[in-house]
Amino acid sequence: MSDATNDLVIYGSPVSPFVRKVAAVCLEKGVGFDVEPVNVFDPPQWFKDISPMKRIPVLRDRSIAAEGVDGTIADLVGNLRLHRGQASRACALPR
Ligand SMILES: N[C@@H](CCC(=O)N[C@@H](CS)C(=O)NCC(=O)O)C(=O)O
Repeated sequence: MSDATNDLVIYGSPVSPFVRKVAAVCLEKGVGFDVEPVNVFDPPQWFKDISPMKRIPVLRDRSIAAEGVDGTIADLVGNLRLHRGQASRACALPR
């Protein structure tokens, strides 16, 4: 993985139109983000763990630890609203 500079990271290929759509929304809203490439044809196990359908994009907020989310949908929805509901998918991971 690359050096993290933003809370938000988009996992996927920069050539994916779905990844570009999420990136465009972040740019439009002035929200900083990183893009970390993931090959959907041969994804690493950590990606399959957070995206069982092996689809991209996955938008992750690094500022939220899994224990902070406490596994509740309500917290995830709250996080999505924090980012103006523009995320197509969110997942909380341990930092
Ligand atoms: N509506 C889809 C859009 C994402 C999507 O289909 N992405 C493609 C790449 S542009 C993908 O991940 N394909 C890999 C696969 O289906 O295994 C979703 O978010 O689930």
